[in-house]
Amino acid sequence: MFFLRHILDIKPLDRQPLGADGTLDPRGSKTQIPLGRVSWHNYAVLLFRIIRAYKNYLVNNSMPHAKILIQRFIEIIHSGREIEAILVHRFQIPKRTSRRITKILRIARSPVQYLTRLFAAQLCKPATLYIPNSTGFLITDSANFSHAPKVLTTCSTIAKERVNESSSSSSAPKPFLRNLLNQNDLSDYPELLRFALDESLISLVAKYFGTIPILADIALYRSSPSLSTTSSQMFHFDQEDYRTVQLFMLVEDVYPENGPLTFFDADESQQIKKKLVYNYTRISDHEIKKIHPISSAHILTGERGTIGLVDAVRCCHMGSRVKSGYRLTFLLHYVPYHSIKEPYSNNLEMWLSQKHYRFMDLPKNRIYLLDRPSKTLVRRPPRNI
Ligand SMILES: O=C(O)CCC(=O)C(=O)O
Repeated sequence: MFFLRHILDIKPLDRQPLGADGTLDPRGSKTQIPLGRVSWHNYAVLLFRIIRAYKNYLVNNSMPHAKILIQRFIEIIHSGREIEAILVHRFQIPKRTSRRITKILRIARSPVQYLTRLFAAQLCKPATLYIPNSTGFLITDSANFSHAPKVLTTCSTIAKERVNESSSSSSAPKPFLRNLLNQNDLSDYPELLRFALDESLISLVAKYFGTIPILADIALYRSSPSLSTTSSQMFHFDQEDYRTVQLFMLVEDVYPENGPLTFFDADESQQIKKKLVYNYTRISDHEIKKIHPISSAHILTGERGTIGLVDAVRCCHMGSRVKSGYRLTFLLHYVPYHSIKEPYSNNLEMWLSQKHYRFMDLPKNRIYLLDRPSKTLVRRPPRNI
């Protein structure tokens, strides 16, 4: 048991990098992390640690809290975020390799889902709209999706109602970006989920992923002016998996001063990654400017109803640098079922826990979207590990 505890125990240690609040950051974005390729040295160190832990176990021969350890083990194998954090921080395995291992473990946990989704994606009707592989994004219009116009009206109504409600405190992670939706809206306004699960939209995402996705998040974001440029206001790559699709629908006209989403296409982003020594952190404008013209970035401005479908993992992006006014955006976020980091969303989590998840008369392949929600769709990692 000591051996097992040694492997599972990833409470902050002296030599472990800590996040700004003094705890280990499971998302890894702000922490120092081992980079580069895994070398024989890494494997040797890993082997040494396992042998040392086993030796300690033999010497101490203690059996502390077996139940807690087993619970913790089950927690860890259910969570890609935790597996990755352990591989990176406990075993010092380079981030890139840790991500690969985590992905394999996630698939190994539910291979039937993996194959079913793979085949189902082949059966999806060919979409008229598609996200090109080379660019990783598509700009289109709400007129192309049957439920989108109704969603626009609903979003305007909700925003009008809630704009004056007390906003999140200044200690919130992103005081400049507030989600106006709550979980009751998903029942009160079924068009929100009807749009999110629209067959043409799912086919489009499935063709891009090569697998039937899950809905990771649904939100109505209001971005407001802020003095600083922090967090997602800086250029970055999301890290849920190797691909993701975020749908941003402009609920009101967006101009450059309203903090539009700004992103490089996937090919350019790849060049940026190569030229920078990319270490999974946010990138300042200054760093980008040294290696790439910022002017080549795409800016999601436009009229109400403009839709941007952007792979935020492959496309380097930032947003919400509001200089004046505000920006109102409806967001849908899709990830592969076996994403490295399982997504979490307060709205979906609460809604799914209250409702039967086979909501509405969903055709067969769409049920996959909300399948097994509590385990994989929206699991939240513990605050302090
Ligand atoms: O505010 C935005 O438009 C960008 C948000 C973003 O990049 C993110 O949440 O990862």
